[in-house]
Amino acid sequence: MSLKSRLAAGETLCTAWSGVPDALTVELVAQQGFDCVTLDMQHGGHHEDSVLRGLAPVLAAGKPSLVRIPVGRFDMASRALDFGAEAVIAPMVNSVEDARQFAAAMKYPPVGARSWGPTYAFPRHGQGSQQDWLRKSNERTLAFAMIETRAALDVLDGILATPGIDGIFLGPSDFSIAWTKGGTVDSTHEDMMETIADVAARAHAAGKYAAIFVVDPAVAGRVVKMGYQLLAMGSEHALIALGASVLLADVKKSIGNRQ
Ligand code: 3PY
Ligand code: MG
Repeated sequence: MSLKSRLAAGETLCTAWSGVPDALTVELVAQQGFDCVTLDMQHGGHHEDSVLRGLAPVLAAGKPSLVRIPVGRFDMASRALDFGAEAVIAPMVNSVEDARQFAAAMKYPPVGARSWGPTYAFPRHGQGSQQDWLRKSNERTLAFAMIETRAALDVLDGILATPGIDGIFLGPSDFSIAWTKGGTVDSTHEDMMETIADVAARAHAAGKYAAIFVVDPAVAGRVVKMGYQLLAMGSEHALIALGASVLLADVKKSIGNRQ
């Protein structure tokens, strides 16, 4: 099932977050229990070649893939879709003009200005005719605009009203920095939580999806209750650190109990 159809059915989905630019690592991540996998080109190490190669093991695992592009690289949004990604997350969408440019790269006419050329995506998803592919692409692919600054919050309704923008993705770390005017980075900063809830409510009111990055797993239930449906988590760095600490703690506990 596509990411779009699962979200439309009201499911809550967890996406892994890959930053190690190697298809073998992406393959390992895709084999875990996540619903989908995001390749991160903004702060992660992914680049055009690793996205092109890294989407293959995600597709092989039968999971939807997302790509977060670097700031302002809307050309890469089209390429990520051409490589077979189902959704693109654009960071720092701080104006309606940013949202328009992002939507233009994501959607074929008449909604946007995406250029034709699904050289990899079509065979990778490979069913039906090219006419069908054209007809269904705008519906099937999802454009998530990241809301992570006060400027974005000020124009949120305009971003949500932009044709071709399917949802927002709240970046809680950058949002906390913006909220506190550089005072702290704290993805669960209590003072901003009401506003984060309001962003999801406004997205829903506009008929758009709400996604968020979850740093602290303990906050997941709270953000789902707010209306966030797509939760991103667990870079390889976080997964390995967590796995290693659990493994070592268990081993040390066993050694401590050896008598
Ligand atoms: C943020 O929290 O700022 C993010 O961009 C999450 O990926
Ligand atoms: Mg951010």
